[in-house]
Amino acid sequence: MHICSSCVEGYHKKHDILSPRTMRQVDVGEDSGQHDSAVPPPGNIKFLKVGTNSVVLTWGFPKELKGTEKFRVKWSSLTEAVGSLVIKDLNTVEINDLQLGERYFFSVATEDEDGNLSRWVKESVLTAVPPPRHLFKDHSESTTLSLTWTKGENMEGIPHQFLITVKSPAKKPFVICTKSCQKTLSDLEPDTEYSISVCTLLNDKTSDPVSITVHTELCLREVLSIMGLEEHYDIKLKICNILKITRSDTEIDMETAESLHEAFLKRLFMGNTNARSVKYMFSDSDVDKKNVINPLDLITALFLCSDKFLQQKIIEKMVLCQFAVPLLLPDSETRELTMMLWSMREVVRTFKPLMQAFRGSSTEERLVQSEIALISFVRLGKHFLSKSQMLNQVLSNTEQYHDIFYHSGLECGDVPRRISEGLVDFSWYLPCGIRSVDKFNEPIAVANLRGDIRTFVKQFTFLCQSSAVVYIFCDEAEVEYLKTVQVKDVRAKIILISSKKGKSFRLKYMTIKPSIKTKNISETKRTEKELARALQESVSRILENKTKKVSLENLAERARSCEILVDEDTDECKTGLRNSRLITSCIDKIPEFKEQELPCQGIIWKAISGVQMEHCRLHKVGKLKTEDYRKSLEAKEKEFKKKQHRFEMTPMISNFVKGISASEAHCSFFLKWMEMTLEDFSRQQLSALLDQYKRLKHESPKEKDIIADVEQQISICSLGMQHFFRECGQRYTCANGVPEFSNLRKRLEQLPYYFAQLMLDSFPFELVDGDAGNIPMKWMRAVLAELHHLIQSNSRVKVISVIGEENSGKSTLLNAMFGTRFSINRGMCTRGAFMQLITVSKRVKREIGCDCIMIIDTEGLKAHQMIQDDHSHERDKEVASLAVALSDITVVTFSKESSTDKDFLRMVVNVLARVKVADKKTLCHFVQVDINEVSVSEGKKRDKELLDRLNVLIQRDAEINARKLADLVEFDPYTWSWYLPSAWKGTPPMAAYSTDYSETAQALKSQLLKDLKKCPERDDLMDFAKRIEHIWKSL
Ligand SMILES: Nc1nc2c(ncn2[C@@H]2O[C@H](COP(=O)(O)OP(=O)(O)OP(=O)(O)O)[C@@H](O)[C@H]2O)c(=O)[nH]1
Ligand SMILES: [Mg+2]
Repeated sequence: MHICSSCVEGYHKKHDILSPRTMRQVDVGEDSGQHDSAVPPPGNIKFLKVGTNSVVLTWGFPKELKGTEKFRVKWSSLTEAVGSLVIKDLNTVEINDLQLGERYFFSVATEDEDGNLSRWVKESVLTAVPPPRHLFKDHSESTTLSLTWTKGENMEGIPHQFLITVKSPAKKPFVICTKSCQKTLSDLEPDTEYSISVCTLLNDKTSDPVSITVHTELCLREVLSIMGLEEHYDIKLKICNILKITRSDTEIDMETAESLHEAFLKRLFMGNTNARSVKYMFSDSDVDKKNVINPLDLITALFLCSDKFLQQKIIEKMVLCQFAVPLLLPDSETRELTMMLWSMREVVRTFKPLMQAFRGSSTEERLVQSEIALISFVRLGKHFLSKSQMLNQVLSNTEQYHDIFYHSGLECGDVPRRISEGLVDFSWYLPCGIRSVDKFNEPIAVANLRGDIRTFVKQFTFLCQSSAVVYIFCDEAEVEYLKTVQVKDVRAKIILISSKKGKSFRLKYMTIKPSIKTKNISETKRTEKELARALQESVSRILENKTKKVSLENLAERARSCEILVDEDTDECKTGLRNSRLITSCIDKIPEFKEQELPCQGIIWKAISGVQMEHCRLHKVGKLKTEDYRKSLEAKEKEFKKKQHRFEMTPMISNFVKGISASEAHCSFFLKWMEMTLEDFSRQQLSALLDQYKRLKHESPKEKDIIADVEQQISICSLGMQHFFRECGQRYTCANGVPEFSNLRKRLEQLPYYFAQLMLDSFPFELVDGDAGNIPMKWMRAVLAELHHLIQSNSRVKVISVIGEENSGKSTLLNAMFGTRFSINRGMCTRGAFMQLITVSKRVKREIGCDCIMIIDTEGLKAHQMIQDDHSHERDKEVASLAVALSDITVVTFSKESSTDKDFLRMVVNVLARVKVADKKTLCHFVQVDINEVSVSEGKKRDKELLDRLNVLIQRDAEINARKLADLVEFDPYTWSWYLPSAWKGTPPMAAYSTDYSETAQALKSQLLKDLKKCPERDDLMDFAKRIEHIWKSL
């Protein structure tokens, strides 16, 4: 038992205290007073415990003493005597109320019954210094490391310092002394384990150390090099690099770390929702483990290594798959943070907030421009549950769960993140207007910070300033840390998701200024499911309360004020926008604009086309002599061409030519801005007509006149890039009317070069003009010839085309298989035909026997369209026949209903029979779309029925000189028939691309590439151009 000095002060009765008194005079350890050598002294003093403001001391009982044992204890500091006491029969005492880090002198003497004192036994001790608290790695990179901590207990107001000891396996330890509570260590070794301890230094005395171990990162370039991306940090990846057919398209390979990014992008471009699960199949060796990549690192790396157009494409595809996309992208080399505004610009979605759904309308918007409430989720301190997984539960609608935000439970999700800490992931929740499906009735934008807010204050500040509400996941024990986070100008509501060691959760409303205050707003939730429900209710309540809404476009300014870069702030992007506005700002009414500014392609080009087509087809020759009729047509054509030549260059088309002849980067931004602005115009000006068209086709398909009329209106009112491209083509065709050696002539003659460049940059080229139903031959030849030169005459080409029922997902399928950019039907059908060049890697060239592949997308076949007196009703068949005749492989798509529709099948048979090119038959694949799950036996039965039907139709058609399908086309009995599931799973807009769809498309693509190997070698692009001309004329 020991006795305490505070009890002494308080006259505590239970201890044997005889005389408490406080010494007033200084006794610096000297004997003050007489001692009697007959009285035995106590044994040596020992300190049982030394605290910051207390010590426990003990001493030995004197052996010779008889009777009561009484001891006098006194103690003093260096400057003053502090206290004394007398105790009986005890030899241990706790002395309190001492100063921390001070030296104290203790003396003990025995006192006999007569009051005689023995010799004083003395010992001194330093009271302990409190160690620092909350030592925390603020930030670590490859060669630097920031630490913060707070002062030790009761150290406020006491001048002191800290000693930091840094140890690593390869180098000698070193010590740093500092007064501040934070320190950035630099010049460290990358990828090294550092053990760091910090102790308080006071009056030459150090406290116990507090320690952490930190593993410095590999530097960004090293991480990129593991992924085979290092060179692309400087020379960015482009869309055409990804579309190139490589070995991975023709062989199934084990993924290596270096091929990871390619595997990811290839799958993503096919809309495969398993894309993020690509992983490097590692062995157990340590070296290989280092190469295992967290998918978030892979995504961050890809964005850092892609050009701005590939970034847009990646985001577009990620959104299709319902993956979150980067909003704020960290670059751990430059330490910059970039807001991905440009990259998100392409995302356009249709959704139905509840009120609109009641009215039967919907909203189609470019989402960066939509005013939507932003809700952010961040974390303070350690993980106690997967925030991202929780968000996925909250945001997935009732129909289907999506792993929107990548989380630790997914493949490689638990691999430490090296370059994606500080990433702000972003997604939209968009309602479909069906109550039983929607989780929320209003759209929401959701941001999710990866990493601790203490480390990523810039990101946290931005989110607090922009969001309607910020939810902070945090353990109750760590709420105090919020005081250390310095955030200016918080505008968002803050709601704490406070947890008790991850076992129970509570939502608390929180105010930060002037001091942290919290108020419970939910009951305690015991499970993650309960918490998800509480969060969902909380978000719904926020949406009900007319909360603050923002558009990403407007947030750019806030980002800049938070020292965050914005990806649009480059010269090329701004110039591109400025140049595109020179044109788009002049568009008011589209029909008038087209008539005035794009005159060469209007009525006059249609008239020329009519005459040219008639010249080949001779439909109206009647009783006239063919030669005479042809001559009269030629004269007419000459007349029309003269008229066309008279149109002067308009300012708009001059500006357009200027735009595309700028440097590559300026041109690309110019075109993209143009394309997006024109799409926005069309959306505003055409939506009513398109709705009417859709309604008519659905509700009154027999009203063919009215439908044709609306279709005509749509054609007149639409304005897209193809109209500007066409005008360039027509201008080029008329160039010989412009004085030779003039600047204008020179510029016009360069146009094919720019368009060939565009084709190399993966732009589709309009082969058959859908409005005029004709091919501008001179233009097409010139562009293909330029393209041939650009690829140094290595242009042996094989052709794959798709034909089939209108609106059967032809363009969607090609885009999924080859990453092409054919426009998807948003109400109005593809008209005419487009082609896109896909390049082939060196190795695959040898395998498949060509240097490039031309993919042709065609206008859909309309089995039941009315016969108009002009030639347009024939166009779909002509275009399809052209495609078939040009192709090595043709994919025919149709729906389940059409597979039994004789009119449709007859059309297909006619198209296939129409052109036979020098005994070369196209290889055909028949794809039935929108069919979920067909058993093998059922599939075989259906295949046979379809084949029988086609064969019967061929036999019955007197005009077809064949008896069976195999006489018209090649087809492999084992691979000719495909059943393509629906592209979407769930209800849009929250539906994701179906994995079954993309995997079937992948299988079809592999088959097509295999088939290409078997097709005989073809000639080059120059020959291809000739074939186009020949076939078109002979149709
Ligand atoms: N539900 C569903 N919709 C699809 C599928 N494939 C495509 N779509 C949608 O159907 C519409 C038409 O798709 P497109 O790829 O443009 O069809 P298309 O055959 O090229 O159309 P046209 O060229 O105009 O004849 C688009 O809105 C697509 O998003 C599918 O498998 N299931
Ligand atoms: Mg199409």
